[in-house]
This record gives sequence, C-alpha cells and structure tokens, in this order.
Amino acid sequence: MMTRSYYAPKGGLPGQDQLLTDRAMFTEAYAVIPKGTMRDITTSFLPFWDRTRLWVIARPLSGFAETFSHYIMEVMPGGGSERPETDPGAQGVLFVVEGSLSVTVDGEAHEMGPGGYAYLPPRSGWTLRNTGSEPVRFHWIRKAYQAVEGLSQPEVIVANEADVAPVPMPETEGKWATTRFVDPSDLRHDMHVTIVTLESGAVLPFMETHVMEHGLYVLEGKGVYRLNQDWVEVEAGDYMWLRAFCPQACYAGGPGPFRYLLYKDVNRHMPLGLGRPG
Ligand code: UGY
Ligand code: MN
Repeated sequence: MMTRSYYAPKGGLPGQDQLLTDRAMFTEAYAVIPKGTMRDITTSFLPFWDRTRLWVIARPLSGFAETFSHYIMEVMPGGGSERPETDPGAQGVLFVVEGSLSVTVDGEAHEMGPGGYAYLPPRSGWTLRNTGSEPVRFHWIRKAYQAVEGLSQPEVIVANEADVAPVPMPETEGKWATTRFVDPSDLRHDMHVTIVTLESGAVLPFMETHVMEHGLYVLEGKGVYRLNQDWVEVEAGDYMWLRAFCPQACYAGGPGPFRYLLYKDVNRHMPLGLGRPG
C-alpha cells in the first residue's frame, strides 16, 4: 500500500533572527496563507471545545471566501467536544492529517486516523474526542447547506483515503487524479472536498476559470501555482483561497507527488438576488 504523508502545522514562534520575506498574499482574486504563518499567536479557540486550538484559514468575508469556512484543528489527548457545531444549518467535512480521534454520530463511534474523512450533515449531532496519546490535527470545512425542495439531506459518510481509488483525469495516464469521497452525480451534495494528486511534472493543463470557489490546502510535495496573473511557488502546509472565476493552473514540482485537499461548491442554481425586491 502507498504511504501518504500529510503535513500538519505545529505552531511555535520564529526567532528574532528570521528574515521576514515570505509568500503570504491577499489579493482580490486569491489569497496565499503559507505554512509559516500558522504559529501560536494566529490560533483561535471555540466555545464547547476543550484542550483545543485552531487556525482559521478561510471564512465568509467581503473580498474573501463567500461559501465556506476552513479550520485546522489541534486537539490535545482527552480533548474534544460534545457540542462541536453550534450552527444548525452547517454541514461539515473533517479530514485527519495527524494523530487519531473518535467521531460519534448516529450512536456509532468511528475511529479515524491520518487520511480519515467524515462528511457530517446539518443537525447530525456528532461529537468528537481525541482518544490517542498524541495531539490530533485535522481539517474542518464548514458550509451552510443549501437545501432544495425535493432533495433529501445527504447521509453521514466516514471513509479513509487509503480505501478510495483515485479517479484518473482523461489523457493523463493517471498522472493527475482525484480522490472523491462523494459521488459527483449525487446532487444532494452542494460541496465537494476531494484530494487532487499530480505526479511530478504533471500539470493542470489549462487556465481553469470557473464559477466555483476553491480552498486548497497542500498536503504533500511542492508545485508552482498560477493564480490569476501570478505564478506562486507553494509547498506542503500552504493554503490558497481562489475566488470564483480566479484563473488557475499549476505544475507539480517533484520529486514526489504534489497533493492537495480541495474545496469546491457545486450543484446549485445561482441566486438571482441582486436588485430584486424582497
Ligand atoms: O475540479 C477543479 O476545479 C480542479 N481541477 N481545480 C484545481 O485543482 N485547482
Ligand atoms: Mn478548479
């Protein structure tokens, strides 16, 4: 079986001898939040979570993410929450990068380790505990679920990347593949969180320009990403937010694979709200 590596930030604070030039950027079309920015002083806390801190790397904000928030959670042994989600309309995806935890939902406890993925629909009443002896670090992506009359809410999904075969992109001999945890034809879902794997030297072969917004966390390797009019070098631990329609392409830089966790909003009509009464 292939061994995957998943980058996980640890915090700390750099010494006073550091040079300050880094790749952090916040533009109208995209943001780059490099791994070096995830330090102790950039953490937050949440109500009803114990022995836990987090980095918020995306949130709904004018000129930034519109459809989702993205946290990197760090929960110490024994920590967790009996009331993790306080928004009844929020669905969530968890993706574990280090350590182990137990998620209980629908009366069933699921042990999750690195590569573990969970989809948690709104009001599912899930709880979470670090059952290991080391800190657990995981991504938590939240989106307000857009219900549609005639479509039911999706069920809970718990999986591990190791058990899901990546789907190769056409004409790439598998050098560009996507690991999907949700069937793309299941229109109950209004967000996809997938893992994109590009082998060394593979490319995203055109300037994708699409209505879907992206959050993109590099799990492994390095590459050069085209974001709007700029080429940016990125590596494991870096985060990018891409506004809807931000032109994007990339080269995988080797020597190993370039892999990232990708958020994308999908499968819903465009609200025609602007200028409309009521
Ligand atoms: O599906 C996607 O939009 C994907 N190919 N985009 C990306 O990896 N930046
Ligand atoms: Mn894209």
